[in-house]
Parts: sequence; C-alpha cells; structure tokens
Amino acid sequence: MAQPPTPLVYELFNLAGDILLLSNILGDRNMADQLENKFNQPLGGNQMPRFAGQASFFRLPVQADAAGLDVALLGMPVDIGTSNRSGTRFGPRQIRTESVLVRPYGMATQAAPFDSFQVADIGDVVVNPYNLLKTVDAIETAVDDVLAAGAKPVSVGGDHTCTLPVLRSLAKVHGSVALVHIDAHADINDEMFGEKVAHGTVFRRAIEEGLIETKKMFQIGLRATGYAADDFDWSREQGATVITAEECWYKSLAPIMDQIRETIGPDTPTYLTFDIDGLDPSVAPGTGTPEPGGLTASQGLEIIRGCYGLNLVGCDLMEVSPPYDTSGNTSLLAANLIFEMLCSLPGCIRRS
Ligand SMILES: [Mn+2]
Repeated sequence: MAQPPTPLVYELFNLAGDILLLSNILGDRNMADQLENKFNQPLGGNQMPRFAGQASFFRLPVQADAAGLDVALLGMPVDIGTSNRSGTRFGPRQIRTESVLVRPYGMATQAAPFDSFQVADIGDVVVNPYNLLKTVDAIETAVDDVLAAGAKPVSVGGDHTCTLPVLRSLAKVHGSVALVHIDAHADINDEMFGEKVAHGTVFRRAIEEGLIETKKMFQIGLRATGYAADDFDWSREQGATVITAEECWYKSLAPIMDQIRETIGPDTPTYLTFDIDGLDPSVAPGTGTPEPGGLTASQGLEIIRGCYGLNLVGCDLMEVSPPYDTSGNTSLLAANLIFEMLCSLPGCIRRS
C-alpha cells in the first residue's frame, strides 16, 4: 500500500531533530541543551515550599564532582586563617540555606544562568580544621579537579585565605589572571604573626607568585584604618589600581566598571573575588573584620553586573560569618551576589 504523503508538520519536526543532532555534533552543546531543557533547574517554590527540602546552593542538584558541569558551586568551610572574629567555617552551609529564596531569573538583567549553563552544588572541600597549609593544598587540589572537568569554579567561603589556592590552580590553566577584588582590606600584608599564609596576606602572595596580571588588578572598597598611612601603596607599586570606598561614596559604580572592562578587555582570563566586608556593615554585619563606610548592596550588585563582558574564569564570595549574622541578611545578600556572578559569566543568556 502506498504511503500517504508526509504532513508538513512532520517534515518540520524531523528537520528540527536534524538541527538538534547537527548542533550536538558540531559541539554546540549549549544550543542543543537549551532546546531540550537538559540543564539542571533549581527546585521551584511551587514544587516544594522554599523552607523545605534539601538546602543545596539555589536548590540545585548535588553531585560528588564537577563531571559534566559548566559551573561548579563549591563550599570552602574555613576560618582558621582569620585574624579577628571567626565563624566563616559556617559560611557555605548558611549561604546554602539562604540561597533557597533565590529564583532562577534576574529581573533587572534578564539573565538566565540556569538556561545557559549546567550548574550543580558539588559540596564542600574536605578541609583540615587544625592545619591551614594543608587546607590550602586541599582547596588547590579540589579546584584542579573542577578545572580538569572543564568547569568553572564558583567558590563560597570561608575566609579569604581560600582565594590563594584557587588562584594557584587557575594559573596552571590560564597563566596569570586579571583580578576584580572587592574588599574593605587590601590583604597585602607580608605576614601575620609570622605566618606567610593567612587571610590578610593573600594578594601579596598571589602577586609574588605571578598569579595576577597586576596592571589588570582592581581593588575596590578599601577603607577605614591601617597600621601605616601607606598601607595600600604596595598594591599600587605593583601596578594595581586601588579604588577606595571614599571614591565610591554617593554614586553609581557603573561608570567605574565600564573603565575596568575597557582596561581588562574581553579576552583576558579574569577572576572576581568578593569579600563581603567590602560592603558596609549596615547591610553585611555577618563578617569577621567589619569596617564602617563601606559599599552599599546596590553598589555590590553594580560591580558584579559590570563584570558581564569580561572573560570570567571563576568567582568567589568570601568572609561571611554566620554567628555574627543574626538575621541571616548577610548570607541572603551573599547568595544573591553569587547568583549575580553566575549571571555575569560569559555566555549567560539575556532573555530580553
Ligand atoms: Mn576583608
């Protein structure tokens, strides 16, 4: 019996399948995966109440390693590098808890990170709470594994010591990176209590080790009191740009970010490290070394959004100390800042 003529819709359906197959073959996994909706999606607030269920980062699936991921969210529960109040060892867990309120689309940017990337929570680095140097090595190994899987690390601290091994790991793949560093502190001490590795020595070590392209290094939000009037000058002498909190007061930071993007350029591998104490203690009190006169929450958002267009190869959010965050607001803000980091990664789709 003769076959009936194939309906046009069926032809079109086949054609769409062919295009999907072809895009897979060509390695355009993003397009294929978006069309097939294969990326991990956060558990919706109407599927399970937001206060219930597993408190993974953004209610994403948890997996043991970074296999198959574009972006790996990993916790670094460390506070033995801190010099004042401790408590950042609880940061990853509390930020996970507060992150359950974050929804999948950015309303201002129209960014859709979970339609753009395969993202999951890969748990915490197994740190050694009795040994900072072993902890630093464990973090470097963990980030090596993330990079070997072809994923980008988005790290959640933990005190700022954690950033040093991340930069060491990134340098093995990318060479020295450009740096956007938000902080109240320069973290360029030569040593603390005679120790070369601590949360306040990170960027001196990183520069000495050649991990940072200093002419493309920007420290934003530095302020308050120091041990000497020239405390921030060592960074400047290495070629970095210091933008003090006072230079940020009372204004939008979008123009500064335009300049930073122009200086760094779209191709240079760039790392974004965000110490929550860069923001004012009025919006982020839950941290170990708070300093008055810091950036506003909206300026923090502007900085991260202003990184869209850079070749971000990783990001981190450090120094949230939940014991000093009695309302949970610091962790909630941190979770939103991490979401914005996902939105600023290269290739993140805008839905508008
Ligand atoms: Mn700091």
